[in-house]
Amino acid sequence: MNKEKLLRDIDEIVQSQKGKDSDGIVSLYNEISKKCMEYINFTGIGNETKTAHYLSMEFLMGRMIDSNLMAMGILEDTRRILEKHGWDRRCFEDIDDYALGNGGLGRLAACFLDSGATIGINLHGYGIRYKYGLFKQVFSEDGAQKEKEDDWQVFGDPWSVRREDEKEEIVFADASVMAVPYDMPVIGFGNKKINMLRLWQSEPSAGGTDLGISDFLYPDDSTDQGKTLRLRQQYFFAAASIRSIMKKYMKEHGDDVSCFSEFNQIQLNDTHPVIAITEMILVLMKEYGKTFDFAARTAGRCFNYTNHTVMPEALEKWDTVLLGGILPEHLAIARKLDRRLCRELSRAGEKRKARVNYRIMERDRLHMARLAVYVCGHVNGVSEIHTGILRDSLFRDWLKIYPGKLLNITNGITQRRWLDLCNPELFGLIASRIGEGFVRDLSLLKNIRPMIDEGFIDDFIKVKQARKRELAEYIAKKQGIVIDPSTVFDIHIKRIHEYKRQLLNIFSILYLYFEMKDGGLKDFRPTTFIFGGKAAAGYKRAKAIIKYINMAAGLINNDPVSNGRLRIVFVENYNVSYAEKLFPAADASVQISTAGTEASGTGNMKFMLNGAVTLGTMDGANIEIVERAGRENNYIFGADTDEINRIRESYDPLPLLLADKKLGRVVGTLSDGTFEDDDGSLGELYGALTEGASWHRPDHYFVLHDFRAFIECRLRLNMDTADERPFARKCINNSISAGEFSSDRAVRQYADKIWGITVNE
Ligand code: 26V
Repeated sequence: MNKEKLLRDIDEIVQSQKGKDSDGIVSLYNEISKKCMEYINFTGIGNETKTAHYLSMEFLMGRMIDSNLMAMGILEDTRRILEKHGWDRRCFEDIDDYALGNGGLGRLAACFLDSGATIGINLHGYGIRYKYGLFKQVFSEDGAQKEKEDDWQVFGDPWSVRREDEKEEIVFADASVMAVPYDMPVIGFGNKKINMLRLWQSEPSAGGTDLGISDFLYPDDSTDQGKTLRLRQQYFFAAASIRSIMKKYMKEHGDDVSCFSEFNQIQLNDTHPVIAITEMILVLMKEYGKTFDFAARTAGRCFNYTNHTVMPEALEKWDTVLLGGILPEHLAIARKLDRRLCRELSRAGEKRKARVNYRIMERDRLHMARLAVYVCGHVNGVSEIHTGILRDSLFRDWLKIYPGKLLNITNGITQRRWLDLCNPELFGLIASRIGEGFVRDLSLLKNIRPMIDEGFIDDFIKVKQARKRELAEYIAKKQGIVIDPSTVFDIHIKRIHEYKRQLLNIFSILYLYFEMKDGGLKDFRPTTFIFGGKAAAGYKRAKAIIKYINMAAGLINNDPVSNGRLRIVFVENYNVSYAEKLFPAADASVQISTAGTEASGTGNMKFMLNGAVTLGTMDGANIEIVERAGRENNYIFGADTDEINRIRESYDPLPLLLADKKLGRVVGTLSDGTFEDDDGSLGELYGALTEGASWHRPDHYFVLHDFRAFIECRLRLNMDTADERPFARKCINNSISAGEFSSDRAVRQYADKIWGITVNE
């Protein structure tokens, strides 16, 4: 089938679709997608050349139809066909996202797959085909988050192929299930390269029971039952993936496994799939009769581990009772690795006492990150500062004995989705000066620098205005909230977490509000503050923060004093598709995590590419963003990691609260009855800031410490927006300096520095 034929077929499909209601759209979506699948002829993949396998519990793919049509080079044609037959060219906006992930880690995996196919290497993803993806967020009357299940399959799944003949049996000590692969093509942009995303679905094995392993993304793991289910999920997809990768190798190369790592590299996305290591060792020993040492060495040559967080509560450790109950052989292998490690440490001269910092078996728990660092050939962090923290603290001891293991690969984003698809006008404006080459090579962006003239600035301002109008219309349609596109759009979108400091943001807005009530801030430029993000269903404080922001919005939006000058919107159900509307519409990108806590961030890069200034701290990739785009074009404030480390031990926010009356007034709204607090959740937040809790000191994330610096910086930004063209220049400078933040660059570095795969283009 050629492209012309495909387009004729699509034309026919659209023409014959009679019903133009939402059922009609869903059926069009399925028919067109299936036709594309025929065209792609997606029969599966082999292992003739070196291949990287990306194991991840999460793939946050978003909506696939537009990006696939774009990669195939028929997006515009298809939209024209739709219009010709009386459909809206954007009618597929009614189709749900593939939301099989939580946030940055899952979206990064999706960007990497896109880049792998586009730069033309064999890079395949392996994960879980959750029946229900990330919950849908709705706000109740009082502004609290409620979760609704995400039944994404009601729209159909036309991009997946179920491969019955490649299913695997997964055996636990107490039960067994079948893992059935659903393969999705990953289509390279304009190069005919097709890779694969393989998602495993659990089904009862003959005569067995259904454990519901692939039912939900991240089940609540606060109970033992939840923890067991999560461990089962990890083992389920890790083991199925390892087995299928090994089988493909054998089919191509026979059962001499000594060359396995020359053809296969496995990237572990955080510690979630680390159990794949012990699985491979066991398979090699039990099914190929290899010795433990041979098996461990083989694993060492093909596994690599990426760390995505330094938050202690996210570092996985499995209780040996729980682990031994369902995977006793894995526990035994982990113990063997631990003993082998201890022998190596003693040979390297490490004293017995120092060895506790390395132990894979930490008394009664298996420490997954240590297992990964010990076995893997390479370990990487995801931004310069994050890798530095791994080197200097988290993995410091390890690097004494394995100095070469750690490297940095700063995250990136795919410009296909995050510019071309979501902001075609800005893409076109840039392309009008330097051509379209940057769609495959973002580093070409820098060539535009000498061509930024007054005309370009005019056009940039127009494009930004248009994006803001579109977002305003969308929010009005979705939530019935009216916002004014002529105001400054200041956007804070990401998962809700204490360390990301949405509280700092809302405190500062309340401060502005009180100033206005007191008759101040006469020159303040009207601003719309936009929040978006989900809180984990069991994360009480994050949910309290959402409710608080929504209540503050109610107060401020309805007060004539601030009306027209301050407006707050918390967009409901922030997801990939919503993000595609928000990033292009921003003037300011809010990235205000406590220094040293955000591993990288990738939303910061999406804002940058779309021409927003960063209002942020020296944390994660913000540092590299500002380094490239110029500090003078961004708004950086607050304590850096050195300062945080210096003050941490002696930090006490109480004197600050007492000395700074205005700060006291703002923070006081959590407990003084300004807002109703029937469940006590706001009071709990107040306590966390002022008294701490059993597990942390007061104001653990230095919100109060950075408050004044943030206000000052935010006001400076606000002032600067008064000079429209100089401010636009700053925005443009950010956009055109984003060349290095492409996931194409990141994946090339993985290929080159970790996988040993040559990229020939
Ligand atoms: C760990 C666990 C463990 C137990 C159950 C639930 C759960 C959920 C998440 C995690 C770790 C998540 C780590 C993560 O998402 N890191 C983010 O990775 C992004 C891509 O590298 C990076 O840009 C963000 O800064 C970082 O927070």
